[in-house]
Amino acid sequence: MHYQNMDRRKFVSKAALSAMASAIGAEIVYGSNLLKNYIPLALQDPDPFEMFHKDKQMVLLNDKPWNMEALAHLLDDKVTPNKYMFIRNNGLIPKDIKVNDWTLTIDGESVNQKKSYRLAELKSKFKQYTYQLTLECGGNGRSEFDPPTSGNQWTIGAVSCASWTGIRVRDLLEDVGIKPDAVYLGYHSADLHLSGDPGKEPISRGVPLAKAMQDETILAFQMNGADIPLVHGYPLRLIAAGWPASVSGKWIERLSVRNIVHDGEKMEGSSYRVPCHPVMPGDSVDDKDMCIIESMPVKSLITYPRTGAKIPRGQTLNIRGHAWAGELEVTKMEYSTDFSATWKECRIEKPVNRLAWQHFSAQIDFPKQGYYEIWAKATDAQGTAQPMLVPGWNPKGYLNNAAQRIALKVE
Ligand SMILES: Nc1nc2c(c(=O)[nH]1)N[C@H]1C(S)=C(S)[C@@H](COP(=O)(O)O)O[C@H]1N2
Ligand SMILES: [Mo]
Repeated sequence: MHYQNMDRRKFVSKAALSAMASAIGAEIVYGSNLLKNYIPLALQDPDPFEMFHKDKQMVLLNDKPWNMEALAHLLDDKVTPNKYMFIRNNGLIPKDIKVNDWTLTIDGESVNQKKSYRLAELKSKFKQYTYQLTLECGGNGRSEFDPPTSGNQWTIGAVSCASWTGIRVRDLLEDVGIKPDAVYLGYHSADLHLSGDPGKEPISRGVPLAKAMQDETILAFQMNGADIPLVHGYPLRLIAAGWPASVSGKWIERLSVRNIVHDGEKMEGSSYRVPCHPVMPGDSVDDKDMCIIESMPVKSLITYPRTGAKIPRGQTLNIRGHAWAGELEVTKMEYSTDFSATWKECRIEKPVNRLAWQHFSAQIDFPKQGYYEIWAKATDAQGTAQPMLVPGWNPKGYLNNAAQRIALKVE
């Protein structure tokens, strides 16, 4: 101990103490003992795993805003439970949601007239549908791009497929009445910009009208049979699956029917856009050469066993996982145990509904003990397969659908 330093230790100032006391709502009785940089527990961020009801094995990527991803083996369930669902926030989660006062307003150049609905009215007036819907962040896999690109360094865990219940956007727009010049649906949400400036939106994206009018594009109020968890968009969320999940706006307050491509926050520049034509890794790309990401590419995930598994010699290994392909179906699923020299087919199930991920499985016998890798690749209905290597570098690191590989030992 450096006792001399003790004298130079700084204690908390009276002003800071009274600010902290008013934030806590009580006098900090022995507060004069506090060192200068000490933050009372009551003012520290709560444990995000507890706050969001997430499993402790989930990986926290950022706390301002909150971002968390799953590991492959956590995504083993056919329907993703909340505890394993990734979190992607661009801003601050709305506080003090008054669900009884929540209204949804439909406006924009291309509505016949602006119209508002109470949440209860939406639930009673329109037919409800339940679908399992795959949501994958456009930046899932970003951590593998070289040169690195900025943003959350997602590995493979920014994907989920939960069961969502709500009303069709199409039914709602028919009730509102839209003009023939409508081309796009933009969303506006209740979350706050990180700066705290109420005049700025953290994100305001949307989809072309044709996507909005699909059967599975819904305004959801339930996830997995219960109220949507706050962090995933309670009390009302747009779900337009198969596209980057950024189009599936959380905490929806307003939908704008536009006669132009929606020009909200994160619709332009390099946000959720990729070069229209391939570029050299590291190139800077002109705004005019960037195109909005639409359907997500074909991809798959081995969820059992987890990488690093040890398999007893002579035992048949049953692998399983999920595959998805944006707007398309996955028609073929294959695995290789010999570094892609040969491929064998997996069993692949049909999706329970359009835009739900599909489950695959295979039985593998290993010839002898030793080290193996299992590589898995899906092929979509148009014959496009996952690449073995990280595909098309782009300035923000979107759309990495390279085949996943797991390592194991037979011993
Ligand atoms: N209002 C709002 N909606 C949003 C976001 C956001 O920050 N605010 N993030 C988007 C992005 S980029 C993704 S990937 C998904 C993540 O959904 P999740 O957190 O429920 O997994 O929500 C999308 N919807
Ligand atoms: Mo995202």
